[in-house]
Amino acid sequence: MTLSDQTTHWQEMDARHHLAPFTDYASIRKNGARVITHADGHYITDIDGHQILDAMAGLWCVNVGYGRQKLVDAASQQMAKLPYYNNFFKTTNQPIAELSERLVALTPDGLNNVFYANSGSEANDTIIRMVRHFWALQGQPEKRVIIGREYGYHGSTILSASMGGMKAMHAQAAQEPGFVHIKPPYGMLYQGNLSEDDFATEAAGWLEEKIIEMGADKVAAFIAEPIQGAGGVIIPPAGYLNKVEEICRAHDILFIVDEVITGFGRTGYWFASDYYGLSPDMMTLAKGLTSGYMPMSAVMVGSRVADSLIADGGEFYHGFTYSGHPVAAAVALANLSIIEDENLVEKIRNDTGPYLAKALAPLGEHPLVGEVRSFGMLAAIELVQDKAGPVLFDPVGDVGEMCRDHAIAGGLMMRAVRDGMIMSPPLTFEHEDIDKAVSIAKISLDKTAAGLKI
Ligand code: PXG
Repeated sequence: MTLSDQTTHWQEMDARHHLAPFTDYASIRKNGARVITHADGHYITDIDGHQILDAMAGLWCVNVGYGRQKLVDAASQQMAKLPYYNNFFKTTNQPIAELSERLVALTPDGLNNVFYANSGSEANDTIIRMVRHFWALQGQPEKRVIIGREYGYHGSTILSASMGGMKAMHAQAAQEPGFVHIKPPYGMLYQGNLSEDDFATEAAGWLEEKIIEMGADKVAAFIAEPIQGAGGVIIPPAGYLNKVEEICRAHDILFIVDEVITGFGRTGYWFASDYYGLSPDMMTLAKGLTSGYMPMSAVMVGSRVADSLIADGGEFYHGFTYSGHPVAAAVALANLSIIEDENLVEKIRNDTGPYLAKALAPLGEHPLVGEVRSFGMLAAIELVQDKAGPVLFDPVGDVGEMCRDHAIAGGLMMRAVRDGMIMSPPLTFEHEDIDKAVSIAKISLDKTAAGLKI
């Protein structure tokens, strides 16, 4: 078989039966998927031998890069020793006990308890159940509404998608009652002429308005990603998150942060909550917990909720077969050791984060670019029809997709969110990786502009 016959063989086999996530099935059946065969360091390789610099760390998760033997060894040793046992019937395992201690030590003070699941979606579903159970235990079962934000992403199960603010998902039978959304602190769209401080106050005010509209006696919690990831790397103005936390406290509403993307060093802090000085009641973790080598998520639960569940909750009728999986826990422990041993958090805070920001800044001058923003190893380059305004493309999304396709053809994996070009590279990215990513991004912008005759 020639190389291209081989590619077609696998593409056709895949397309015949595989319903992939977030995929337009008609289009994939027509064009075939890219078959990724292996990966090493910061590069993924497809079946045709194309090497692509992965500036998305898989899906915001392969934080320590590919090909880490230490993680392979941790998994294989644990599989040989105890590949699985459940934690349901008064049993536990050693890696999970150790991981719990480690996570409590790493996360902000007060988050002293951990519940495990396999995905961010399951962790957020767990939060919804815990939060409602908690308020029922307080004698306030009518406190059930959870406030999220437009463009927020909290997962793909019916409840986590309802809690998130993605309208396209809501439209496909994922809009359960009990979830409402406010506008995000998206400066490019909503700041106008306001100062950063005034914008923070205004955007936090949207939360208070919504609480008053719903009635605080009906609202259980507010959930926010400190920096909205899948929504397009929306970085809040300074002070916004502290203000929303204060508003939650003032109205006796639980404050939940979803650090599935921002956790484990991506921002240059162990958690974005550390940088912003937040004391959430609960925190969602996944992705970077195992650098994606094993599926695993965790809900960090603060004392207020946990004490009540422990003292008054009786049995919590909730859990997954793989909650607290020993192999995932062993991989998570090894992954945390890599982040610590290689000082990746400090590296991003002091070196590669500022370097990425500086490297990207000149792209702001490009005629297609309305705004460039970054924080640690998270970045967005927003493409606009007209810098003045700015005026977005209509329809939104086509130009971003063109630019993304140019990038991939040029050897760079970036993600398009609407017309924002997104990077969320491994935390191990070096200066030369950043230089290469930015240079291919620039070429992709030029090609996109040429295609649009700008
Ligand atoms: N919370 C956040 C903040 C996420 O980014 C989830 C929860 C759900 O995690 P699971 O493991 O259930 O997928 C996520 C996941 C995208 C994209 O389009 C992002 C995610 C998932 C799928 C697509 O960038 N993030």
